[in-house]
Amino acid sequence: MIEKDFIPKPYTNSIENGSVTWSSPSNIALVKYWGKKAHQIPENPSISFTLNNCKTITNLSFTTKEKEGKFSFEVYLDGEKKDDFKPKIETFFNRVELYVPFLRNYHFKIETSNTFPHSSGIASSASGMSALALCLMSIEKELKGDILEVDFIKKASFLARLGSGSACRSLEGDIVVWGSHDKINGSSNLFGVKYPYTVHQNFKNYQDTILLVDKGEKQVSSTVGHNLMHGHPFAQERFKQADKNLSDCITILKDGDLDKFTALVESEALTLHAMMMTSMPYFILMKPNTLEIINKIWAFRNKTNSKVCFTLDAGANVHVLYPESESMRVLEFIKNELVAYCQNGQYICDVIGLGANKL
Ligand code: 2P0
Repeated sequence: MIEKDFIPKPYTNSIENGSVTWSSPSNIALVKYWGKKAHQIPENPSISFTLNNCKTITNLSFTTKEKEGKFSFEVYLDGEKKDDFKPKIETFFNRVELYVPFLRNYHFKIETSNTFPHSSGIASSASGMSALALCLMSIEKELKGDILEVDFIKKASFLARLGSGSACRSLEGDIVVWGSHDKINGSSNLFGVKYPYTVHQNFKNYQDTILLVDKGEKQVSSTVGHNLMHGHPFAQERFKQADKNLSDCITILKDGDLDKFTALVESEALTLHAMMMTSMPYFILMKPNTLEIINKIWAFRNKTNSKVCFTLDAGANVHVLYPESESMRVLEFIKNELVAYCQNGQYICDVIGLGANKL
């Protein structure tokens, strides 16, 4: 498919006003997206676990405008007007207007809330942009009369990507690939696809406990970080490595090899941060406690043969990943040895999930 295929034919129905609500989760990448071309096209493919508990719930209500023209909207977080969310949504609406031309016919009210604490450093752009994209698709579905489920999800993911790259991986579960890769059937740079191959039982209900190390605003946004991959001395090797790591994931996911999974996932996390540290200008998003936690996890693994491992997002928080069979002892370990490094002792227990829901 190409971009043009997402431009709809003239709508057959007309609707005065209405309201739709979607709940959409966050996701955590195993092979990371870091670096993009124009129009939110990733430099390398990525793969992620969809989360279950860290979600955004968005209600989008719309009323016909007296005069068609430019789109207009207002946005609320937990019932409070949030004008500082407007620029990102404005950019998103500008990018998607061609594909959802009804945008200019309505005034929108976006009411959103997250299940995770605000400013927890958990990326709300993936859950937030995917929830909003799904709401837009529900409106388009009404205007068209109907749309096939598969086309609905594909276009919602396509739109979500234009809001925030990683958001296109949040619609479905439990594992999603975004970015074209010659070994993954159906994979595309334009939208995320459900991972199409066999996944070993070991990964069923895989656990992700997110340790909140630093809840402050990041010094460097992901968008800026992605852009620093242009002209980065190691960029081309990194993109090749991600491609190979995704190939390796296919075997690891099939065999359920948790040692190889650990090596791949931890290397990806540290490589992501190495790219940040070797950008120009360079920057560091990890905090001292991020490293304390990583060292504790390594020591625990050496001592106990546990399969617990970590990954990182573009921030200081640590995602602790482990099989469901180890839940009790890893949680015990987290409480005894890791919580001390979390800001206000905060952490969030999550698990691999199945994707977004219409409410
Ligand atoms: C990922 N991250 O694969 C990578 C790893 C963070 C670390 O995608 O500019 O919010 O909106 O496309 O998707 C975060 O970047 O950036 C991200 P934009 P996005 O999850």
